[in-house]
Amino acid sequence: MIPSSQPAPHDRTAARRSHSREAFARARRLIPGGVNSPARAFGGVGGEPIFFASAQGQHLTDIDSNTYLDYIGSWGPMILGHRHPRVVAAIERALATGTSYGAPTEAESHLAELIISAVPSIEKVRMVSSGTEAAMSAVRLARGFTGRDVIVKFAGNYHGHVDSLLVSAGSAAATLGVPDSPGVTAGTAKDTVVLEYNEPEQLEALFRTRGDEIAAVLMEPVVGNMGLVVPSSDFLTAVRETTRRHGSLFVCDEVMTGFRLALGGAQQLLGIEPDLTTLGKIVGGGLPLGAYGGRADVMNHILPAGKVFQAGTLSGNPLAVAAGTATLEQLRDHPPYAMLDRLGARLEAGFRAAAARGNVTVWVARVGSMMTMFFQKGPEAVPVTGWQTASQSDTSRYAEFFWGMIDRGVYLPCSQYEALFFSTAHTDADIDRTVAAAVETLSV
Ligand code: KE4
Repeated sequence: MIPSSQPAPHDRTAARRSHSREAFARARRLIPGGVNSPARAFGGVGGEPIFFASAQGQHLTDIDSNTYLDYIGSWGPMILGHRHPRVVAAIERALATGTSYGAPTEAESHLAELIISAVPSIEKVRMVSSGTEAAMSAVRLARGFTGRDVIVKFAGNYHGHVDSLLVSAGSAAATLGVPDSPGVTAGTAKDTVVLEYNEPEQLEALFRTRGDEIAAVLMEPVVGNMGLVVPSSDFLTAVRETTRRHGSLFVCDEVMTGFRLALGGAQQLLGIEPDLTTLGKIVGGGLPLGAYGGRADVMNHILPAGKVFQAGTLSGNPLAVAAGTATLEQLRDHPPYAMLDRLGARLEAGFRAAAARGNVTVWVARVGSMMTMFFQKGPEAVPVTGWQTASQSDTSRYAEFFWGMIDRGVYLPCSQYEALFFSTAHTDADIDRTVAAAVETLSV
C-alpha cells in the first residue's frame, strides 16, 4: 500500500531510501554510473536512482520496502501491469521445456503471425533482442534495398544506441546532454540528416535537393523520447508522399507505440502505412525481444532470403517469445485501449487542474496511456511540437515535481524528456490518488 503518512515534500535524501543509497554506492564501484542504462540514472532530476526489489500489477516496491504507483512500466513494456498471470504462466511453461536453442521453433512463427495480423503494413517480420537492434537492422535493410546511404531522422526522436542514429537523439541522450554521442565518427554521422519534427517544408526542401540519395526517413509516429509530441497530419502526409515519390522507405519506429496506442500501433490510429516498422518493449512482454518488419519485397532482402546481413544468438528466444505471445494474445482477446484512454483522460484532466491550482505553466500532451506534462517558464503555455519547443522546458521545475511525487508514492519518468505510461492494472482510484499527489506537490 502507498504510505499513508505524507513525508516531508521533496525529501530527496529520505532515510526511507537508505538501502537504495547503499546499493547505488556499491553499484557505482562496479558499473559505469551505477546503472545498466543511463535513462534510469536520475540524471535529469538529480538525486540518486531508487533500487527495486519487486513489482506486482501497477505497483513497484523498492529495497527499502516503499511502494509506488508505477508510471514507467519498464519504459513501456508492462502495458498489462507487472507479473500478469497470463504472461507469468506462459514464461513458466516455456521454462519447463528449454530456455534457448539457437534453432527455429514454431512458437516464433506463432508470434510472427500475431504481429502480422495486428499490424497490416507488416507482411514479413524478423525478431531480434532489442529496439536498438530492430532500428539498426531496419536502417541497414533500407540502405541495402535502395542502394542509397542517407538516413533522415528528427531531432528529439530516439531509436536506440545505433551509431548512425545517435545524432540529435532523444531520451537519455537528450536528458543527459549528449544528443550527439562521443564515439560516433564523422564518417558515420555524415549519412544521417537531422530535421525538425513537424516541419514538412524542411523535409520537402531536403528531398528536392537530395531525394535520390535518401534511403529512408525514420521517425517515431508519436514521439515519446522528447516527452510526448504528436505529429501534424501535414507532416505525416509529407513523410509518406516524399518517400514514395523519391523511392525512399518510410520507417516507423513503433518500439514504444506498438501495441501501446492500438493493437496496430500508432500507424493504425493515425491511418498511415509505412514500408518498415520497428518494434520492441510490449512485443517481448517485458523480456528482451525486438522486431522489424514490413513490405515482403523489402524484407526478402534480409539474409538468407536475400543478401542484407542480420543475425542474433538469442533472436526469437523461447522465453521472450512466450512472454510476448501471451501479452499480444491478451491485448488481442481483451483490447484495453478504450479503458486506457478513459483513464488517461482522467489523469490528464487532473494534472491540468493541479497545475492551474498551483499556478504552474504546463503543456500537456497525451495519446491513450502515454502522456507528458511539460513544465514551461513563461506565463502562457506554448505548444510543444518538436525538439525546439520541448528543449525550452523548465527541467528543474519538472525535477521538483518528480521528487514531490516520489515522496507521495508515485513513480514518474525520471526525465522531462520521457513519456509516462500506465497499465491495465491501474484503476480509477490509482489515478485519483495520483492526481491528489500532484495537487499537493504543485501547491507547495
Ligand atoms: P531498446 O534498445 O532500449 O530496447 O529500444 C530502443 C528504442 C528504440 N525506439 C524507441 C522509440 C524507444 O523509445 C527506444 C527505447 N526507449 C527508452 C526510453 N525512452 C528505453 C529506456 C532506456 O534506454 O533505458
